Amino acid sequence: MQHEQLTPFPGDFLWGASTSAYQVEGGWDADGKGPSVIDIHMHRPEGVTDFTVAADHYHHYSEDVELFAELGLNAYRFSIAWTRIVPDGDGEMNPAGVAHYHRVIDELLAQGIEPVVTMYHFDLPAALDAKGGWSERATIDAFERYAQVLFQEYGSKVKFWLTINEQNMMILHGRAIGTTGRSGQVEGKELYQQNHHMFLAQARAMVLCHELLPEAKIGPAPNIVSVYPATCAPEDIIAADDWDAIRNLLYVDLSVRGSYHNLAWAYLCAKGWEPEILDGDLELLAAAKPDFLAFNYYSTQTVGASRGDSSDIQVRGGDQQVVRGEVGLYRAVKNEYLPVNAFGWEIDPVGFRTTMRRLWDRYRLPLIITENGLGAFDELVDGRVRDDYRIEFLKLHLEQIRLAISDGVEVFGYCPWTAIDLVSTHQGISKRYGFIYVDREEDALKDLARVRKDSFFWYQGVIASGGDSL
Ligand code: BGP
Repeated sequence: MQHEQLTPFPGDFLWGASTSAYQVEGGWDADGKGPSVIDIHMHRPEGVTDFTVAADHYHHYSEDVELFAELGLNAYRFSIAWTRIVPDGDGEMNPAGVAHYHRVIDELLAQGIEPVVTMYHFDLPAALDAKGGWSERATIDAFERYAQVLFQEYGSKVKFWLTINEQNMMILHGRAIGTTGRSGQVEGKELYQQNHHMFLAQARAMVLCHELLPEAKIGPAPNIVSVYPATCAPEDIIAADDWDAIRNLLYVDLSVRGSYHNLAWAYLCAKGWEPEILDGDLELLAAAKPDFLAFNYYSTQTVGASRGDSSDIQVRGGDQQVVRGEVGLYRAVKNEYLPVNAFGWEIDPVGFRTTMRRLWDRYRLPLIITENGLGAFDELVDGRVRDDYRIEFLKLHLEQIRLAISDGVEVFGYCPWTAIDLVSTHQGISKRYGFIYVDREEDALKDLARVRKDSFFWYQGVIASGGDSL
């Protein structure tokens, strides 16, 4: 639909940007922090930076928050590292870690920036993983206890909470990003038991949040792609619906409606992977109600009916955005209408609008985009980063938010990935996303100086105009 007049962005729109603790902070063992699964997994490709120093935001947060204020952000989405708060996941609290995030949150609030806090972004405490991690129900208890600490400590300051970042990517691509089950080694039935346990942990956190903090708002943060059928052949539509259910709707339905999507459940049963559900589980899931739906959007995926052989598979392994294919389920298809970025991720701004429309139509929950961005090999030349390609990407996506708002979708915030350069999940620091450049390379730390990119000044203008300058 074309709109003659576009609805403006709401006056209280959250103009934000995102990071996650392990990718930006560094200080991996500073001030009593315990190791997470990220700190101990060893599958990084050679020459790709580790997370020990990252962008050293742990030590530079003050300077960084000042830059965020200069950028004009009125929201900053970041994660708290579980292992700074409870180093072994379920034992003693670490007062130094608790104090650190008080300082970060206080600085944000002093600058008029709303903290949007992710409770768990890929970095499960290694000590819990060693005891079975999400395969064990004890990890649900540990998460609830950690959640309680967060709500009690920061509840008077933080209004927006995100439970678990991209649970669907931890399940589907845990091996690539090294995030679940003994560093991504768990598969099949056990993996989907972990998935079930994470939903229970999330549900307990949502219930607890509403009990302790009646004013706060909490929601999940999955990675969502609209799935397109390769053609209008009915078999392709079935394949697209199946993959949409397994990749997306399984996660949102359980978070919002508290029930398993029938197609996803049928898939799990066919594989013999259905999780054990105990008495009380379904009641808990149904009782936990999110206040909004946060989601991360990078791309769409296109699939066709399975041919029943290895030609269904586009890539072995794959990652969060590259469609993989599964024999007997769906065939991965390259979308000829879409360009790709330097890492093979298809770029689809219009698909962003489709995704917002579909999510709103199905769930009727206010939406916030907690990630969206372009990974690129930026270059610092004479003190300047000319990232016009990123400006173009973000502009095209923001225009689609405005169209979705004009379509009647309720969208209350946009937090592109990332506020500042950080280390990618599995492709190093050379794959940059930030508005602010961090002067380091994979192996050379250099001086970690912060440099405003061209996109910084562009986004600053967009925010100052309330989106009108787009
Ligand atoms: C999402 C993750 C982020 C982030 C982003 C970009 O899946 O939530 O942590 O890193 O994707 O991905 P990558 O770092 O692989 O480029």
